[in-house]
Amino acid sequence: MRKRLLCALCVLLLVMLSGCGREKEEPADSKLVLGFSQIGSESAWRIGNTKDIEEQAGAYGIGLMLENANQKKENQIAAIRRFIAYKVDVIAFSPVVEDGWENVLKEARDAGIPVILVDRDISTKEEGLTTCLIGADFYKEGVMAAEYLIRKVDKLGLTRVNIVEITGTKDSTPMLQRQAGFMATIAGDERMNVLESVDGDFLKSRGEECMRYFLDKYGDTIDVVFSHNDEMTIGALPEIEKAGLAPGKDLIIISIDGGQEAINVLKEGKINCVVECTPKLGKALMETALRLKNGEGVETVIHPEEQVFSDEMDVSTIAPRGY
Ligand code: GZL
Repeated sequence: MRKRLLCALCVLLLVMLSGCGREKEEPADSKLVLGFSQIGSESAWRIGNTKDIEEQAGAYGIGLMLENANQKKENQIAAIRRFIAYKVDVIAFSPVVEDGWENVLKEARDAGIPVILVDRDISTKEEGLTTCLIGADFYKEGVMAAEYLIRKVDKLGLTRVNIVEITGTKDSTPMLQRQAGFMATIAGDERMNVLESVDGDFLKSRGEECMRYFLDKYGDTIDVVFSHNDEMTIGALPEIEKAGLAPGKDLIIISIDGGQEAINVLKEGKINCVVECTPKLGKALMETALRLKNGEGVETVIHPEEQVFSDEMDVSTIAPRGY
């Protein structure tokens, strides 16, 4: 008898536990719960992106479960699995790199939870594992950076420029696309000579190390620094000055993101061009999540409008950036 009672209690416990997390049959007007896996806090851009998503979730009355992965893909995968277990309505994430997401995204699909890509993309063989990509057109950012350089070289009447590139996180969408857009645009222009590209991982400290490496190796033969984000650019500048060179004058400095710190340095004349990459993706994310919850169609790609700030304009007119 005692044995049967014990077994019955175990079964009851298992049934109760299997229903852990939210009940999917919630009232139709219940608050949308969005699980968001954020890459980390590696840059002013990333911090601004997180802040905007939190603010917009509040503005739209959406329950946000935001987890910071500290740059680790395995932490993002674990977070997505927690969101699935909790039965959130929608999952969103900014993939630190493009590959390795198939399995966890199939688990989300099997759980009937739609997934939105924010900021960066993934490279999956199987279609339909995500619903929408909300983020910049990184290839176009690379093109805009190169188009500025071509105009600058034309204006200075230079016949040859030696370029060094400090890239973002290896195999991330912004790194791959910014480099592709930049290189494709300068290809065929005999004046453009790319000396070397080095991975700066979007980090200020790595930008400093990369610039020190370039200066030790190439010295004052460097004419152009193309850096994939402001953090690495800001890290590189003091190394240029320690070498007795004036950034923005002896070297053409091109950066991407458009955060306040870089714009301030642009205004000081130490950076020549900053291509905007807005982190303010929260509004589009919340509107897309609500449409998915309501069973409405969504666009497959949403690119924000972006501009170029440079020494070709009256930089004193640039409004505060908010990140
Ligand atoms: C771009 C974003 C990049 C930024 C970096 O959308 O993925 O990651 O350019 C950030 O500052 O680290």
